[in-house]
This record gives sequence, structure tokens and C-alpha cells, in this order.
Amino acid sequence: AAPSVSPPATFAGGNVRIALVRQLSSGDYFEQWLAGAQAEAKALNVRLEVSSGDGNNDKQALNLEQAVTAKSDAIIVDHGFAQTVQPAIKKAVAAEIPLVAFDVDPGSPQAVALTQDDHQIAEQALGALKTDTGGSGEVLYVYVAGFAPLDRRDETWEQFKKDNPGIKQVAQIGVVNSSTASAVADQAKAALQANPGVKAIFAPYDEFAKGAALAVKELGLADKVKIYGADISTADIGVMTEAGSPWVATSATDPANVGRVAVRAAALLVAGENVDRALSVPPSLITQQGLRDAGITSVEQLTRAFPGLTTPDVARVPWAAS
Ligand code: SR1
Repeated sequence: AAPSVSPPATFAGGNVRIALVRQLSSGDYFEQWLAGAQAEAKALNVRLEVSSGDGNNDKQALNLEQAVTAKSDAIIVDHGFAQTVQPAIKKAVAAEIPLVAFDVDPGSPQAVALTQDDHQIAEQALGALKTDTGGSGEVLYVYVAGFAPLDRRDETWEQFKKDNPGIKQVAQIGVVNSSTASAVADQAKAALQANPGVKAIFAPYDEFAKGAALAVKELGLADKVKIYGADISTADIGVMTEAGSPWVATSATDPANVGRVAVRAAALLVAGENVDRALSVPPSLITQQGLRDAGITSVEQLTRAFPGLTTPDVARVPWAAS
């Protein structure tokens, strides 16, 4: 639809600078998220200045300090550990630089905290696991503490185990680095060999799920062990739908849409508009069966089939076309 109001004058010359300060950048999720953020920046005529710590938290903190010193018009902090980013976030707030924190607790009430609904992500995936297992059996869990979204999904997993005493976590594995999927595949192979009774893997991050799928296939266990994950990409859809794939369900947002929301929220703050201090993007449950039945092979097709994956009303920009 055509925009209802004109853009504020600040946006006319293309000189609004939004710093995007990332902790991680490799992997399908983070690549799609960036593509969405860049597309929204282009649509809003703002310059998106992107840095990544590439998994090095000190480097991310330094990049954040630099964005504050450079007097960016707004800053988006994408992931990170609270203890490494909060000191610089405080400086941004003191310098009155609007700030959006995605998937990390900003620790400052002035900042906008953007999340996916991580409890719902875990609930949806675990709901599928419960249906398929009948609520009992040995489960392998993939988790790394310290990442806010994974910690929230872990809260749901802990509650799920209490509510379903027939579910037994027999091992926990996990690593987050620049080759997460292959590292998790190695760990999953060892854990599955040590625990031959496992019938499900809860792997709530797509790099975890891809690694787990590789391990299950290499061990020839795809008929016996099923994977319940999080996130989606075109490559993930390929893995989920290939013949004999053990990855049967994932709960996901569209990462590009979330990147767009982050940039919209930052632009609204630059314009002095009101933005809720807590923004949340809801996920959808995507099943292997559903993907196969609908013949979905890409995220573009998926977003057409699941219109709820696009959230134009979260941080809607009144001067932008929708
Ligand atoms: C290492 S944290 C990975 C998660 O961040 C985003 O929330 C994605 O959903 C991904 O699962």
C-alpha cells in the first residue's frame, strides 16, 4: 500500500547512519537476517554500517564502542553476551543514541529489546516431539549456554522435562563457532553411539539441527531417530525434505523479516517516533510433511504459504510503502 505520510526530512539525503554491530555472521540464519536488514535500509534510504565480531566478543564490544564514538544516528546490536555489550550500550544511551538490541539483554530500559518468541519456538518444536514420541523416550539435547535465545529455549526445555517425566535427556552436546554444523555432527555421532536408545534430538538452532541430521544419516539411524529444530532457510528446507531426512519439524520466523523489523525500529527511533521497548516476532511450526505436501522448496515459497512469517505491523514505519 502507498505510505500514509512523507518521510521525515532527516531521511531525504540518504545520510542517516545506522550501525549494525553483530556478534556472529556465518550460517544461514545470520546471512538471511543481514539480507533483510540491508533490504529494509535501502527501502528507507538509510546507510547501514555493518560490523561483526565473528564470534569474538571483545571484537564486538570494540565495534560497539566505535559506533558510539562515531555518533551513529542509531545502533542495532545483533546478539552478543550481556556482560560484553552492556557497558557500551550504557554509553550509547548516555550519548542519546537510539539503540535496538536483538537477541541480547541491553540492560538499559531506554533501549528497544527485539526478540523472536523463543519460548514459543521451543514449545512448538517440543509439541511436535511429544506428539511423535507419545511423551516418552530418550532424547539428545543440543544447547550452548550464554546465547539469550538459546537460554530462553532452554527454560522451556527444562519445564517440558518436568511436565513429561517419560522424556529422559541422556546427553547434552553443543558448540557455536564458524563451523557449528560439522562440529555438532561429530559430537552427535559420538553421543548417539554411546546412547543407542535415543529416539529424538532436540536441536533448537538450524546449525545444530543440520549437524544432528548429518550424524543421524551417517549412522544409518534415520528411521529411528527424529530431529526437532528451530529456524529455517532454503538450504534447511532442502535438508528437511530430502528422501529419508530425520529432521521432521522446525519452529521458525523468517530471519530476513526479523532483520527488516530491527532496521524499521531503529529508523523509527531516529525519527523520534514511539516504539515499544519490547518487540517480539512470533514463529510458525514447519513440518517435513507440510513442506513435502505443499511442494515448498524455498523460503520465498514458504512465506507465501505462511503469511504470518511476515510481520509488517511490528515496528511499522508510516512513511514506508508496505
Ligand atoms: C547462537 S544463537 C542462534 C539463534 O539466534 C537466533 O535467535 C536464531 O533463531 C538462532 O537459532
